[in-house]
Amino acid sequence: MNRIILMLFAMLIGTNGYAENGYDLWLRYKPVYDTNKTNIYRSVIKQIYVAGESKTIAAATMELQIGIKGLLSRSLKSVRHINTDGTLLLGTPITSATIAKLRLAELSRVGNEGYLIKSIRINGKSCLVIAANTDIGVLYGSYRLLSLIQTGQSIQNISIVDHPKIQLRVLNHWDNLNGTIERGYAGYSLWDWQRLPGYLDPRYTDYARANASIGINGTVINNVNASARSLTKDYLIKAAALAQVFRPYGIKIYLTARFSAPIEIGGLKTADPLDPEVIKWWKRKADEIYSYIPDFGGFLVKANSEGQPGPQDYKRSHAEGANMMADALAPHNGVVMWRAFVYENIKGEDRAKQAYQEFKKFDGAFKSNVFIQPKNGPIDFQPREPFHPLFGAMSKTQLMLEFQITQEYLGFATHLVYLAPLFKETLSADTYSKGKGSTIAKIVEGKLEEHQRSGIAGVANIGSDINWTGHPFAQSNWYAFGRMAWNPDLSPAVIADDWLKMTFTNDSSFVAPVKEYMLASREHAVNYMMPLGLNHIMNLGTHYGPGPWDKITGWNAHDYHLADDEGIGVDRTDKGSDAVSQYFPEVRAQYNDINKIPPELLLWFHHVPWKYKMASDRNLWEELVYRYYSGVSAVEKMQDKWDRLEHKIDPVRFEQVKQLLAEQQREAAWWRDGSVLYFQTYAKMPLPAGYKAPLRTLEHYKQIKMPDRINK
Ligand code: BDP
Repeated sequence: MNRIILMLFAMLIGTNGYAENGYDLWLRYKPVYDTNKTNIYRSVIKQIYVAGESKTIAAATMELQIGIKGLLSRSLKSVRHINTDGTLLLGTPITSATIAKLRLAELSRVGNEGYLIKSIRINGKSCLVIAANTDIGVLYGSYRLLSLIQTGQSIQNISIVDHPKIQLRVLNHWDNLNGTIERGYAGYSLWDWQRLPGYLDPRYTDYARANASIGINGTVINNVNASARSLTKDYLIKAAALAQVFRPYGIKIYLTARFSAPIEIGGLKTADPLDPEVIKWWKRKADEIYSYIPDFGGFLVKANSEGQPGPQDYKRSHAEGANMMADALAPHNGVVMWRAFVYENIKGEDRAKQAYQEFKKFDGAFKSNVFIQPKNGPIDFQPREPFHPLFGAMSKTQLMLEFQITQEYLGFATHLVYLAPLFKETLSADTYSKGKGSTIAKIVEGKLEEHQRSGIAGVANIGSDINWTGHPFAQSNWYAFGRMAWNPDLSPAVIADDWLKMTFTNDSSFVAPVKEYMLASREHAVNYMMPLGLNHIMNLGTHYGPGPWDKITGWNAHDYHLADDEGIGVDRTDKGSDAVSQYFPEVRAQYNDINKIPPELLLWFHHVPWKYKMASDRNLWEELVYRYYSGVSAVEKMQDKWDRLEHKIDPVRFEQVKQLLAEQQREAAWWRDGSVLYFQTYAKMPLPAGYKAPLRTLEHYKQIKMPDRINK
């Protein structure tokens, strides 16, 4: 009873005097609580002088007005000249004669999307200038300025020059036209196809604001398992309406293109990419799309993968398929993002090797507006994978890296798992393709090979839930993706720090312990799900909960761990499937050698005896048990920690996270107990001393079918 009353009360007012449901994400703009700081901020920003008429400039102005009103409890007076100290001046040298006169040398370094925030005296008055070469740069700079205040940083005497390191920073929504989302765990699709184009849900604008605030500049609005109907006139008009909402925020729309669309909606008999009618059809389709969406970004294509149609259906290659589409888009400056997620086409081959085998041979064969888009690892968004061997191996090809923000294999929207460390692990991995320092970040930035274009994609975790992502902390993964797409060098700690302050509070007694947990949370999840390089041992039907025992036909969990009486793990060394040969010598030598491989990837590359002595001095079986148990106990520690943080944030979100942590603990224990009992049937050793035996039998864990609700 008490709890219900508390919740109701909290929903009405919250501890800080307002209700918090997570809708505002990191753009809450709650008052700065430090009066000294408030006074300083107020002295630096008293009024705003905006030069420029565009919708983007209007969006920047609106955001600053809302932000300053919230943060400093002050309405920004709009002025047309600088008459006092404390003027915030916004614009580009083209829109503002005052900014042009400043001759800001830094602008030569910031490109089309970068900006400069600088304290400057103009006509003897101290001003804060947000300048850029384009209006979108001004918008990005405005969000940056607001974030400085949100996180309590100084804005006096500042000079910040920033620009994105990757050109295309794109969300991939796996949204279906019927409103469901493939692997979406936060409700249904945001896109209300039925009421588009007439009704523009205000949420579309808030979606665009959130994305622009972290620099995301593209969105693929439909599923990679595509419906050709998305390319029909009716749906293009709806997509055009979304594009119109997103445009002021610098966000381009992209669509997935079903390879067989010429047959399904074009009435042709074939989709052969070399057929003249097919070529014509795609050209006309591209022209039509651009007639509705003049700044359309291009196509994302999943071809000859998991049953999707593709050029191989006509004995044509990936290059022939991708280039045909690229030719159709080229006159309009559109791109093709051609996915490299393939694995069923070479029978009997190690799945981890297949994308490389299918794609490497086409290096150099793709048109200049084609990206090849591999996932971060060679199998499938697992809790931990080695980096995808195509990175470094296709130096003549623009590679777009694909991350999964939605937590398909990391606890859906139930588990608190902060993904920035996973993103960082991939981005900082060294391929050695051009010697030491050939990191994936440099390849994706296009710097290593000096490519014209660069791009990065993240499979979105956004849905219709009031807080957008289901779990309040899943917002941090959307946020982190954007920040790292803008600057892959940023550290997960800095990003978590900013996100926590903007999303919850600047109170360091909250931020410090929660940040520490966030940073370790991915490792904890790896430990209670798939430690030591194990992968793909989840329930095969739902992708939720443990299923190392699954042995149905096709690729099954057993193929991925190959446990037997002797040991566990897949031999991908030169004595096994030789997947190691797809890496450059320095990496290969490390992965191939059981004494050099990091324990985190051990069972990915090696079949290891149960009694193998690990560096920790435990044998493999003991190490496996240790990792499973430590993963669960870390969640339990977080529960305790969280309980002690009550009253530091609003009660609604506090309670949500508390409940979700309890679920996470239960499910982590389910993973641990099911997996340990199952692997024990092979290891045939007792649990090491000091570990509490699972409460139930293996049979019990095998029977659990979870969850009922899966949006597919
Ligand atoms: C797998 C998902 C599946 C996707 C596929 C993909 O389970 O739903 O369609 O990835 O990336 O992980 O195409």
